[in-house]
Amino acid sequence: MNAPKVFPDGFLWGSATAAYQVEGAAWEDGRGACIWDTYARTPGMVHEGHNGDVACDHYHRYAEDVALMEKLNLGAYRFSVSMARVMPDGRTINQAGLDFYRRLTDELLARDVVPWLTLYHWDLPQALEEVGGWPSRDTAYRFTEYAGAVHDALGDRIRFWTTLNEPWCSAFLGYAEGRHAPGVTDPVAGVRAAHHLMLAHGMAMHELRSRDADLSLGITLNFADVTPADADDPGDQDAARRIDGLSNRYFLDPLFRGHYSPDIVEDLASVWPQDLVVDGDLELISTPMDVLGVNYYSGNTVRGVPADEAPAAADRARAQGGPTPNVGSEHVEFVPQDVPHTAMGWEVRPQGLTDLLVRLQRDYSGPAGTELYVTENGAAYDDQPDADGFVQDDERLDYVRTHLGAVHDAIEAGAQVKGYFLWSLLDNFEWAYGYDKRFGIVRVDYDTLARVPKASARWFATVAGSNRVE
Ligand code: PNW
Repeated sequence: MNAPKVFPDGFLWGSATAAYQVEGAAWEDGRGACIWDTYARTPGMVHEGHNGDVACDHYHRYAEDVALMEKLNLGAYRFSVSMARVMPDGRTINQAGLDFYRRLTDELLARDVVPWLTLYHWDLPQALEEVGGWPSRDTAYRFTEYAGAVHDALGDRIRFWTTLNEPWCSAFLGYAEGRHAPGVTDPVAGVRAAHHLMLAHGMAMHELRSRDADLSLGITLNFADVTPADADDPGDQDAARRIDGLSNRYFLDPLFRGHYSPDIVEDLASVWPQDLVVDGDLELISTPMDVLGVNYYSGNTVRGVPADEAPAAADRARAQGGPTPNVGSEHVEFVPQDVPHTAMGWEVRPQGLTDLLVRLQRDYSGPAGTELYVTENGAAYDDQPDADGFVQDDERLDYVRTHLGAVHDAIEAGAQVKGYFLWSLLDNFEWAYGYDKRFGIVRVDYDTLARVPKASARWFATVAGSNRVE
């Protein structure tokens, strides 16, 4: 048997959710429509027309859910605030919306669960989309006002604040590929959205920092671990550079170094608006951060399709569903590897998480003194409940065990990783997949809304309680 992996004292063990995915109560207490309400009602966009109207009904069952967290020894809960509850029209504050997050936070504090707040997990008020959404610079100003309103309500009781969850997804899945809300398929809109999301982050950082120097502030990014199909092939090396650039450095460089990398700007030359970046933007975006949230699920192997094969590759891309989030890199092909996959079709690559954390420490967060937290990691599998709703989810348990091993390896190699949030506490609304894909360590029966912890939850409770992985 392998020696137990003991984590550093004070390591934060938690689970994560997001407002639209779990809350339900979509039309209560003055909440306004958000872009996911609209997108989910657009025929053909979400699996079987599912939407977040009820979801896990966490809005009403939050006390039961927090009690469950305590039972599972979870020391922290990462949740997001719905901007459409707090500013239903994108401008006017709705006190009833803020009150919900106050009740939730107080319940967490009463049970010794550290609240970790995300200001934006993809649910832009529809009213703001209608006046331009993230491709419009104004949205960053509205977001900053919203950040201030949430701070007014919760600033005295929450220490950890992250601005955005995965701006790559908001910008490129939402506005370039259209696989997420608002379903726009315009590469220029994707590039504009990405910059304004970063600007919103920077302005909100500045706003929160000037109110309270003691908050722990940062952002959560999703990362791809990218490998060239043939490490010696210059075309494949260039493909890996491009995808790493678009997925990772696009956000890391402005945040930590105050500039966009010239190679990325060059790759995007045909879609990069000349007036996009205004003087002072990059100073705001590079406001020093205390924490960097790292979301990691999978890795990719890529190949650069040679020019003479390119038309065929373009046909294949169209056959696979048209527009791509990888703006300016349409000739890059993702090469499936012969490794285990989750129910999402994502390759299981724990080593990628070690490599990523070590790289972030070495190249970015280390010099800036920013602490790393894994803010999402987990897996969807095809769960088979028994008559009592219990799921013996050995594959998910194994996924989490091997990825925690990878986090431990990174810590031993010097990465300052201070916590791990498992995605997700509950089965929930998995965006375009609706309720078809289950990421929870707790099963949700969508008929009764009953919660039943899976085998992975029992196991994770032992890990969180003992600070070690056996
Ligand atoms: C993340 N991709 O989403 C989100 O933060 C969660 O809300 C989500 O439930 C979780 O991961 C599982 O999907 C992603 O296609 C969705 O590259 C799609 C992608 C990446 C992240």
